[in-house]
Amino acid sequence: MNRRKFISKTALSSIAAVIGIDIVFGNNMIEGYQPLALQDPNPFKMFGLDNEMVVLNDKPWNIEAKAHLLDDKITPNKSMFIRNNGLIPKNIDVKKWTLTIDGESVKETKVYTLEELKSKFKHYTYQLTLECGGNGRSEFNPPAKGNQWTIGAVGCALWTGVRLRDVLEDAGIKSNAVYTGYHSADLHLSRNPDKEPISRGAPMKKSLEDETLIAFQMNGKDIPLAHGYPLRMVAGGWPASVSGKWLERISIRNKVHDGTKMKGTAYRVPKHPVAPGEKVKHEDMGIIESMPVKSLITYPKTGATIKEGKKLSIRGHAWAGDLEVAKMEYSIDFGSTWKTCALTKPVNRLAWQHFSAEVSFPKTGYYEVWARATDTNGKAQPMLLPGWNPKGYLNNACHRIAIKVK
Ligand SMILES: Nc1nc2c(c(=O)[nH]1)N[C@H]1C(S)=C(S)[C@@H](COP(=O)(O)O)O[C@H]1N2
Ligand SMILES: [Mo]
Repeated sequence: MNRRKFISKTALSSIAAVIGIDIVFGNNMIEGYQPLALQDPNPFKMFGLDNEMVVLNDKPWNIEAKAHLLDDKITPNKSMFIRNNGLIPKNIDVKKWTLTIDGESVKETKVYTLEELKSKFKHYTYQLTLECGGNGRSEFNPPAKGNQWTIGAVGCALWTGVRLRDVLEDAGIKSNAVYTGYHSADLHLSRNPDKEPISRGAPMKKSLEDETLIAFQMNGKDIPLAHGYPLRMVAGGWPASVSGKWLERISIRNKVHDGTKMKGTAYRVPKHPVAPGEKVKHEDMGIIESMPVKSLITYPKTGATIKEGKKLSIRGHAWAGDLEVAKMEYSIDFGSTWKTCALTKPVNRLAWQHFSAEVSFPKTGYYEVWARATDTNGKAQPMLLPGWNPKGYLNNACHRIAIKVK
């Protein structure tokens, strides 16, 4: 008789150990059978995420937050969005991990071990706003290809590391330096080791700012694997694609860095406004630098109901790329009139700010609360969509929540 073999006791108990609970009818599993709990890695467990985070893509992993999950002043790991262009590196050996500084404009190629980086240079901790350049893309029409982020590809965690400037100065920068370019350990989706999923960077001015870090900690602990363990660049206020994860090498370039996703339409927007759907010539596109002014209502959740006559406390965060937010307002009449919110100063440069207000409603019914931030240059968020662009970047339209007064 050709009987199929059942799973061995030892195999069963090791699978149960991974799942973390007894498999009640496990004896009935056929040898080689993979229980679903193992087959389909659960991203929430795998990355330690809040169950309400939204998975946009699993190859590669792209996961965003909902507004109310971002209510904390410092974004916890469980609600920090994940944006990967390639495959997360496996089998990282921190003892062997090194950071190389090279390029046309370095005086001498230098290699640092993690220990050297940590012991040789002073540590700094800053709260830094990281927002994907494509956050808000889902609203553009005609639609743009790419992850259909709604509002949740932003966070402001606490990052600890050494200043990129201190490391570059230690290596020696030539006077013809123009740009930095990062190289990382993640694998291209094709698994071709000669291709990089992404290799971006920043002009020297941004690279040499006080707050531009080579970070090894997020929120006081080792950076989680999904966010770039053991080392990443963090350049707050700029598209988060500048902040290279799993950092292995930084080149000091004598020209604008020309790595993957620095060319073509990637992270570029038209220099002048264009009509929706219009084809834009390459020379009319410019690389995105500082992100535009934006805000998010993180409390209450959209759809909340309050009693007639009660005031509604709202709160959230606002940020403005390299600038600060100067003014924060809300509207309950679809943007006809605006009232001022209380607004805090940032804890440090490039950290988001917090706003709050007590909102009164004239009578029962349906309302929308809209929030609008204005930066120190006097630029405010657009009420609806900003200028259309081919790749759907920089949607900083006012965030809004629905409220019923009963
Ligand atoms: N090595 C590497 N660095 C990377 C990426 C990547 O795919 N690989 N994605 C970039 C993009 S597009 C964004 S928006 C941020 C996301 O950072 P997070 O996943 O820690 O939130 O990382 C940036 N750094
Ligand atoms: Mo991004």
